[in-house]
Amino acid sequence: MTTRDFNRFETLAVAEEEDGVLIVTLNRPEKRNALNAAGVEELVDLFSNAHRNGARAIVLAGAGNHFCAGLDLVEHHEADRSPAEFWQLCLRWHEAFNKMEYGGVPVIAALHGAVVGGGLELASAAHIRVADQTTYFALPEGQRGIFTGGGATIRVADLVGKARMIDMMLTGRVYQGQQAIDIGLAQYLVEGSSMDKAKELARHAAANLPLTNFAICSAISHMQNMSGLDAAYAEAVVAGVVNTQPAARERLEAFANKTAARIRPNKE
Ligand code: 1HE
Repeated sequence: MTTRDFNRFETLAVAEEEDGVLIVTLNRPEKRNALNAAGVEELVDLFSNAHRNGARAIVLAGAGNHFCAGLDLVEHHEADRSPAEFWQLCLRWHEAFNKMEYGGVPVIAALHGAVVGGGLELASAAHIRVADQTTYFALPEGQRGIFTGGGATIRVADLVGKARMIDMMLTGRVYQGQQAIDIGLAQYLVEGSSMDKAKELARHAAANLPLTNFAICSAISHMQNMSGLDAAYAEAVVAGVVNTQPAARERLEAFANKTAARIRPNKE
């Protein structure tokens, strides 16, 4: 589906800001935004169509007091799925999260409250994660008698390393605050609202050229899957296309004629 009619979603609330930034909110706060099968399909739909629908950046958030409680455990329990059914379901989670990570549109996760299990798998597919003082991260799968199925073994292990991920799963360890930042679970920790900060970052990203953002938000992830030799070759090809795009000429001209802003250190 390519329509921009966002009313088709039942588990997501989608609002479009003037600058092409979409605010996508997981919208089952009464279930702590646990991901049911229908919700995963809506994420596939949204992220499959975001680039072609002209989204310049996406802020992903959760309604209520928590970002996302992970897999809908009650649906899973009641559905009494067969191994083959859960295999297929996990592939839909991967489809949704791969579309996020490789889809070419910057996704900034505005995190608060619980970011746990599949909720952390979802957050880890975003390009930028912003935590606030309420945000906490965990992988409770071990305690629930299950295993990750939405890409944590790839993305969470990438963020925090294999040993920390195994510890989180074996012991139920919870990370929050500066410690979560220090181990790589999020890039920003704010005193105020993670939504405000995520919107600010999304507006910055949306000001870049779309083709440049497309490369940043797809090529880097693809290159991580390649050998160093192939990644370098692919980088050259991507740079060949991006660095010669007609729309970049204006920005290069502005640098050359000294009207473009210079890069300076942050003010204290
Ligand atoms: C849910 C879920 C859920 C809440 N599936 N319904 N994830 C977890 O192991 C986390 C499970 N959830 C929790 O630990 C807590 O609910 C929270 C810390 C997230 C929030 O606590 P709280 O006190 O605000 O809410 P609550 O009272 O526990 O739950 C409120 C309602 O949300 C309640 O429903 P109600 O109908 O009785 O009101 C809960 O049942 C419902 N709810 N979390 C279904 N997860 C691809 S594999 C991925 C594997 C995983 O993600 S495993 C990790 C699962």
